[in-house]
Amino acid sequence: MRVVQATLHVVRLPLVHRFQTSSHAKNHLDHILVEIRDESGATGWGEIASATQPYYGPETVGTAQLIAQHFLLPALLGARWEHPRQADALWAKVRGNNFAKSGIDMACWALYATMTGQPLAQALGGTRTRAASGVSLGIEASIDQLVDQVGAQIAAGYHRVKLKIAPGWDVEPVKAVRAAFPHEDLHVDANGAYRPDETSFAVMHALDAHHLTMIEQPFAPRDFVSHARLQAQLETPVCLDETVAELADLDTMIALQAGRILNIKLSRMGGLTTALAAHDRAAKAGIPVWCGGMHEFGIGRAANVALSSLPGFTLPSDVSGSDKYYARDVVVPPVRTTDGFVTIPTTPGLGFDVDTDWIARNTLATFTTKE
Ligand code: OSB
Ligand code: MG
Repeated sequence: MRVVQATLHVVRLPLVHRFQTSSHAKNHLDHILVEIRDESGATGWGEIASATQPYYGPETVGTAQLIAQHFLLPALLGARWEHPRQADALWAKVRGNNFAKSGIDMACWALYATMTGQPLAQALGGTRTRAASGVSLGIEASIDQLVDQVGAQIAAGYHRVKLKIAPGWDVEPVKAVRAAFPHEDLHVDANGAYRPDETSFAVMHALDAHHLTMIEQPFAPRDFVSHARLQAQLETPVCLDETVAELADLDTMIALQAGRILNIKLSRMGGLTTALAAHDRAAKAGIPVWCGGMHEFGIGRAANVALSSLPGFTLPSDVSGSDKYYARDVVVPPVRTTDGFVTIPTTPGLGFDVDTDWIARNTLATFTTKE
């Protein structure tokens, strides 16, 4: 394959439900859709699902666009490669900027799957025909509204419900949800909002009593040591998300026993190529993994679906149906969950058709680079 043209489409979609995390609230999202064209005329689509603000991680939509346009795409354009692993290696000397990398890596995988006539899941080595989905609920206006939301998602068939927590919104809401749903698979995600002090450890011990499936990312991304100290004290598994940005971080997590579960987000790890390697390495270390999300539009969501088909993804993903976030998605049909499962597509390529008209109607800016 040889990519001769690439376009970055900055696209805005409104969210059907305002989403509040420990850091901020959002009503709409701007993601960058990456369209690459091979010399044969075939196309591949990827998605840079970076947030607009540098709160989840250091990147923004603006930084991702600049890094992609000035460093990643110039490395890819005109180069010949047989497998996406080789494409990924073309920009290996660029440090960090994993969200930007992931969108281009994803486009290369989609192009490769299309050109080799296989579903993306098969190209990745996936073995499942369907993947179990969970949902992620933001911080709601009241505990009653949260309990209602959890009930609605369980009624919709989701296999696991994750609650966002933050200091001041933790033990009480969890207690209320657990009382209403004594046997459901529940977990919490703090997005690193707690300081590793005595007060926070007391909160984590209080949460430990509610048989949660995991406590995700209580402390700051680089703080391996506090996660290890907490994990040694808790029955509940600690799950790492933001902390594991590259494979070396996973090795550190394993060596320090800083958590018992890994959330694999291809965006955070720089794409499908690295996500695959993390899956293999975690499996070898006996660490169960699940596929996290970044509120992806349909293209990134399709890649998450394909990734979730790998055998090590034994816990329900955050890959819910498109309708949980978007009234109309950028792919047709949208990603759907039925009884809490997403069916893994069996058609070649991404497995969903990209709705270029809808993309054009929601585009804020485009940037085209040629060989
Ligand atoms: O930590 O998982 C997270 C969204 C934005 C930033 C961080 C996170 C999330 C989610 C999204 O929880 C879950 C989804 O995409 O459905
Ligand atoms: Mg998380």
